[in-house]
Amino acid sequence: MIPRMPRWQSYVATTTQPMFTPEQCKMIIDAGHQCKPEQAKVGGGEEGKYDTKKRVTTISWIPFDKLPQMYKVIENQLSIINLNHFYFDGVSLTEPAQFTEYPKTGFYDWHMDLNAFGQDGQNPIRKISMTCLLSDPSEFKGGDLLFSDMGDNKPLQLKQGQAIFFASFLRHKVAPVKKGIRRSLVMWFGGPPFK
Ligand SMILES: O=C(O)CCC(=O)C(=O)O
Repeated sequence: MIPRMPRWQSYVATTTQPMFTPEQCKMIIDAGHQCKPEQAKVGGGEEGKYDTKKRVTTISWIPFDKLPQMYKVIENQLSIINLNHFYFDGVSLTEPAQFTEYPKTGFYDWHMDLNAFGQDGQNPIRKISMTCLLSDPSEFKGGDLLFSDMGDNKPLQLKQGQAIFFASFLRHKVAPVKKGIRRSLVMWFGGPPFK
């Protein structure tokens, strides 16, 4: 195969349509609730610490064999988006999905997703991150996902079930939720280090 660059390379791309229907979002939320939610830490692996100045949210991990169909949909989107936008080398599903729940006042301050390394503590490194909004936007206020490199810092308006994929080295944050609960599904796709 002759390698080709995408016509428009970018480091942030949203799915044109929601990846999941409201019913599928509910199924993912139910699965997330069944997988031992815990208070999220800051920093990956063994060095993770609780820091309520930086992050207030609960998370749980959805194993690959719990929702295989969900993972197939995500894998398919990842390969389309990687081909058309990022064109990173060898990215694949290296870590299970994080189900995330932000209560009122919950947030996650500025960070990059590079600090955690693959399961074996070495490779692969995180290259592409994904957030899929599981809540209907009418269910919460605040909780905007923001990127520091986007000049005007305008919040991205995702629909329920819609996902945004972005380069894991981009600084981003989730602003405090002012009302209701914001639920998201977060994944990181790893591969060999950038060359
Ligand atoms: O909940 C989100 O939309 C993003 C969360 C996030 O940035 C993370 O968990 O690293």
